[in-house]
Amino acid sequence: RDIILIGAPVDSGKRRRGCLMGPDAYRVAGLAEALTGLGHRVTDLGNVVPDAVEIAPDARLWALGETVGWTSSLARAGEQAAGQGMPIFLGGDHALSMGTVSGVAAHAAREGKPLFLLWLDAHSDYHTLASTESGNLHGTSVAYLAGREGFTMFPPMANPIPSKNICMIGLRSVDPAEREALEETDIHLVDMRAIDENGIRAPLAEFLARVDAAGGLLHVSFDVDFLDPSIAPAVGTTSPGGTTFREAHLVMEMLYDSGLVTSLDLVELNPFLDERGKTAGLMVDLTASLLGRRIFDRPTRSLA
Ligand code: DIR
Ligand code: MN
Ligand code: MN
Ligand code: MN
Repeated sequence: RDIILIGAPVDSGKRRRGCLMGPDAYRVAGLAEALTGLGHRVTDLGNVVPDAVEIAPDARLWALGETVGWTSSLARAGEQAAGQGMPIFLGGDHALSMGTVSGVAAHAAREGKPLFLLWLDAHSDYHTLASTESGNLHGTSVAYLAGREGFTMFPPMANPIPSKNICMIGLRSVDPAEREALEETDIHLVDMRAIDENGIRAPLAEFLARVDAAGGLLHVSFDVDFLDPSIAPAVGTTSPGGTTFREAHLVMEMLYDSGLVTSLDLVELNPFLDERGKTAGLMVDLTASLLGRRIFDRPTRSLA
């Protein structure tokens, strides 16, 4: 496949800094080389910069103007790249998805295909600007993309994603206002308890079957905190009880097997908190699995 790497060093979606180093951490950890090694053609377009916008600061909302600027520049970059290949957006915190996914949604609309969104995250990121308690806009991305009201300073979400086309897997930190709003929607919610009781395979398979039946495009937004912090410590908002390596790996191989993924965000990596590149390396390995690396491709002593 033609894979387009786009750096999105967004660090405005929350107070703790460091995600701006994410794109370079993925480069250093060998993402392009891993994907090239699988037979893909990989182009790295370098990093996007935010548009300059004139928006009055809001005491409740952290770095509002900067995040709006990122949303418009990444939407352009996303729409353009989606027309040329499979974009992988190297984050950057999760506020970047407001831009990348709205750009991909514009592309899907132009192609006349429905867009589906798989949100792999401990958090639901379903706050509106009115309901956010933290003021951290990385917690509002899905609400914006689903077309919830009140994002008045943002570029209008021209192609909102229908809630039945959204699936969240890995949930274990959902604020009361988010929960109340989510219960009114058709968003498919898979929390850690559901994964513990029934496994991660069935709900993902069901969602992928719906994407396939609809002839849809599929955007995957992969938050590092989907993973358990014991294997992925380099994230500002760690939440215990996350997915294991095996669960995440299965998700990636199922996504590859489906042949449905048309774009991907890698978000919330904070290399400043990493242990000698452990988390960046894991994210590269999982991305390689999403793009065709098989577990048996790796040299294993037991088979030697
Ligand atoms: C948290 C979001 N619910 C908030 N935290 C996130 O600040 O509104 N962390 N998204 O990754
Ligand atoms: Mn998130
Ligand atoms: Mn999260
Ligand atoms: Mn693999």
